[in-house]
Amino acid sequence: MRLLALLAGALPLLTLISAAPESRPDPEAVAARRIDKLQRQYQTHILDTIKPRTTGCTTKTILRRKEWHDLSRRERLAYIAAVRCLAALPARTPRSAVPGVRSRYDDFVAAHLALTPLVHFSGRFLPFHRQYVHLYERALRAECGYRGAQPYWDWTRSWRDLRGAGVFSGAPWSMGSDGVSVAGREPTVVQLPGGLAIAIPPGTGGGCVERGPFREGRFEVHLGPVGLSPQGPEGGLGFNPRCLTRDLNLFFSGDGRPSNVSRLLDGCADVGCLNVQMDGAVGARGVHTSGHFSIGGVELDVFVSPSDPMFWLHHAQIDRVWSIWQGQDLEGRTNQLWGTETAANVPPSPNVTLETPIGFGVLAGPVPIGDIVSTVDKDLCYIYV
Ligand SMILES: *[C@@H]1O[C@H](CO)[C@@H](O)[C@H](O)[C@H]1NC(C)=O
Ligand SMILES: *[C@@H]1O[C@H](CO)[C@@H](O)[C@H](O)[C@H]1NC(C)=O
Ligand SMILES: [Cu+2]
Repeated sequence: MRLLALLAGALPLLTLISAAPESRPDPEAVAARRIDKLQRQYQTHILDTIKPRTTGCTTKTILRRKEWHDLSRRERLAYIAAVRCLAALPARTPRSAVPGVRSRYDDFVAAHLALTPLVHFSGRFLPFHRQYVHLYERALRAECGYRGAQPYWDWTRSWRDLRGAGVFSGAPWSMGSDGVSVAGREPTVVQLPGGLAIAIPPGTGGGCVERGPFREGRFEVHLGPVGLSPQGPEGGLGFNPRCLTRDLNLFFSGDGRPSNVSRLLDGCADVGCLNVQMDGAVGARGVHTSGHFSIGGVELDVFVSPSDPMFWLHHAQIDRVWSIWQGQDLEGRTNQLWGTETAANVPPSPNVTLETPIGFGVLAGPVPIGDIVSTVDKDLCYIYV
């Protein structure tokens, strides 16, 4: 009886406590809903554009790029198998050009390595990486029998707990775990294109990826380091086989919280703002560098960062943010460009235009930027869902 009375007395208080969070909604949950809404508007505008079409990119042919955690286990395994297939196919890059290449996967790393000073912190950043991810997706499908689309990693779903995220769980159907935890490490000094160096504090791993399909013994990195010291043989172009390392880092993943992403989407009236906020001025924090730094390990080396298969999921998300931003006003925003041809404009170079060519090394012939600003024209045909 007394217990019941006590409970009854406590009841109003309990209701008050449980009501409190509802009256002050979590700003991150509000921001996440806002991003969902903007994504739906972008989808509507894209689908309205292609609905009348009977040729080219149509509602029948469009690829639907999904978030990693929205893939079924079977879809994840199919994607992982295709990545491992690419890493087992022979390279096309001549060893006379890049002595360290051993696989078709390395072709992609070698191309990025060579182009890094032109395609980061510059007007080529967004269009280059859009086409680069497309070429990778195309190779997975054409050369490795993959039937799906390139998945993306939405940082806003895992920024509070990287180790707890399914994508890093270490299961056979994940993208692999954190690196083995190595204690007592100093910050890593990272050389960025554009001439700046920054120090990255250690995260929770530091060693070889411990579990999953890309762990030590199952997957190898061959090129670099280039942007970390000591550099690999032949300035990072030589053969330097080693495990894939990771160092998940909550300090940087906080930059990928929903409110930061919704601020980009709602707060940027022009693509210059979007570029500067996302990619940062050289050395400043933005969701792009922070995504790399929150994975750590080989991701700290901008030049050979595609060596970690997570690179492609991260860059699909960068491309998704640009796509959703463009998709609020396709007519006014699709052709908007910002920036010059060189990283941090060093050495000084002209502003990019729709005619400015972007090269892809051994991967593909150069294309003018104007051919890759839309995700549903020319060679591109995909939507983020
Ligand atoms: C993300 O948001 C946090 C908290 O508001 C802020 O400290 C941080 O600077 C933001 N990061 C970016 C890259 O906007
Ligand atoms: C380059 O673009 C910037 C704005 O992004 C503009 O202020 C500048 O005048 C442009 N330079 C030339 C030579 O057109
Ligand atoms: Cu890059």
